[in-house]
Amino acid sequence: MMACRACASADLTTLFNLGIQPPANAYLASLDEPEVRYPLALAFCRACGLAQLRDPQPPALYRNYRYLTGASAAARQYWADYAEQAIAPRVAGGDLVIDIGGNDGTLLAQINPGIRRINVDPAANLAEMNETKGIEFVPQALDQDLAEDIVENYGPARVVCANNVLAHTDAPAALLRAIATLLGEEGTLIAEVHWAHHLITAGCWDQIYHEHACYYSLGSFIPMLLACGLQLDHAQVVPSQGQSLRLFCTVLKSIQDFYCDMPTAVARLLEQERAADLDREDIWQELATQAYATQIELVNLLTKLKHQGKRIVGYGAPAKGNTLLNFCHIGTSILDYLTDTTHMKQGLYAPGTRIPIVHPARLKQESPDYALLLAWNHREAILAQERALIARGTRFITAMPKVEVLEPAHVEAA
Ligand code: JHZ
Repeated sequence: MMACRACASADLTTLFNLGIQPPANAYLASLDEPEVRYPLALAFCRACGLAQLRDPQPPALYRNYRYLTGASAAARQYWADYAEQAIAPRVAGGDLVIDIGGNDGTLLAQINPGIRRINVDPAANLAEMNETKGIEFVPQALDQDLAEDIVENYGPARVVCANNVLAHTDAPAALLRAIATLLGEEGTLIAEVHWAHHLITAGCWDQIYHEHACYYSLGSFIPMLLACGLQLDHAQVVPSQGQSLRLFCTVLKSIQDFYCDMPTAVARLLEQERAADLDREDIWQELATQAYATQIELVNLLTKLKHQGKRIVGYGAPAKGNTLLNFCHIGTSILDYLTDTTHMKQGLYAPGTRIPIVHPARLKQESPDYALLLAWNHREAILAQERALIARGTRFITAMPKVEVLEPAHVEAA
């Protein structure tokens, strides 16, 4: 077991063992391709309350990355709104904006090109997509040396974005210190992390996979942030991955002042976390109970439908869907294929289950009896865009937050 990723305590306890699983974004090019699997277990730090993976992350998770931020209209709209609301008011011509883990450049492309834009992301396979958008691409994971090089060559950044990256590393404190270097005295870090409060209250344990090393609450995040020389000026709940936190951070003025005069929104969210007992180990243990209950209910439902001769497919091939499918041992005997709008995933096979991934046009042609909604975080957008499919008789099944067949009346009401 490693030391706590946030506070370095050795007092970690294992909460929930999800077995040996392949990395969730390791889609396979062929059925002959060998797969490497690693233990996937959730642990809890009794010192700072951070839920995290028990074991170190597998190597090279992001080098040849198949996830594309801009793969759906819903996601493109989300990041366009983020750019307009969070970045645009903070920048002017000539400023520097750096996106850490900026993936295909979807967010930076939304920013006026009069602003200098750099994407620092180890996924070298995404370089071209950034260059065609006129975004400078640095194919590396951010570390202290790279941060110092960037500041020396470009000056400090006005805004650094780090969306869904602080949870994606075994060394979040080192990453925050490197970001603090990029910010200099005046810059703002805008970071999104999926929120432990939602994970617990909605019970969406499929978010547990090797990429997600940390499951932050504000309670566990703030002490690490302060220790890295940054303070939290504002926090808001945003509807990404169910619910995520959008955090606005600047250089630390004084720890004492921060605690004495805490921003109202931060104090309110901490209160919400306290009410949900997120710092209690037994609350986290309930995720395992929920996972086993989902497994039984979902597998019973799907096998019953299969015995009735129904045709079932998966809707979306998100990373979290692979946790669900692998944990429940749902493979090609149940799901014919997964559809996904990401062109880089089409023609590949889902890790572990080896279910083929196809273009969504197949759904229109075949109107299967059931579609298991794996991309549940986009539920409303998907149900709205699939009205014709539903009218032709396809029924959606959800597994998160609960196992349910969505009858058309449900969908209309949504
Ligand atoms: P989506 C990713 O998780 C990976 P995933 C990563 N580790 C992370 O932290 C989170 O994002 C933030 C498809 N789709 O966004 C597109 C359709 O096919 O929930 C995507 O492949 N049709 C960085 O992978 C997937 O579903 C649609 O209509 O769990 C959604 O993936 C829509 C809306 C999506 O993230």
